[in-house]
Amino acid sequence: MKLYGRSTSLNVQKVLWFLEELGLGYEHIELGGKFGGLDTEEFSRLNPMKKVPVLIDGDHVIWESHTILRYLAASYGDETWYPASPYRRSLYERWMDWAQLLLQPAFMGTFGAYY
Ligand SMILES: N[C@@H](CCC(=O)N[C@@H](CS)C(=O)NCC(=O)O)C(=O)O
Repeated sequence: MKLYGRSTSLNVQKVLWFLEELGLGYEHIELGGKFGGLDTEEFSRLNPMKKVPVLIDGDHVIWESHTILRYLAASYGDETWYPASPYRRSLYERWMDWAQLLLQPAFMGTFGAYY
C-alpha cells in the first residue's frame, strides 16, 4: 500500500493515523506543499483534483480522505471499525460528514484568520 501526501496536512494525518490503528504496512510518500509534485501528469492520473491524500492499494486508487478512511475500515477493519449494521455505521459516519462539511471549514477559517 502507498500513501501520497505531506504529513503536515490534516487530511493526510487522518489516514496515517488510521493506517497505524489498523496495523497495516504502507509506504508514505511526502507530496504537496513544499514537496510539490501535485501538478504532474502522472499525479493527475491518480487524482484529477490534484490533491492529497491519495492511497494506492494494489490496482486501486482512492482519493478523498474520508472515502479512504471508509475504504480502509470496510476492507481491513473489524466490526468495531465497520459495523455490519447500517444504522450503527451511520453513528460513525455522521461525525465524519459533520467534521468535514461543518467543523473543518469553520476551523480552517479561524486558523487562517489567526495566522
Ligand atoms: N476534501 C479533500 C481535501 C483535499 C485537500 O484539500 N488536500 C490539501 C491538503 S489538506 C492539498 O492537497 N493541498 C495542496 C497541497 O498540499 O499542495 C480530502 O478530504 O481529501
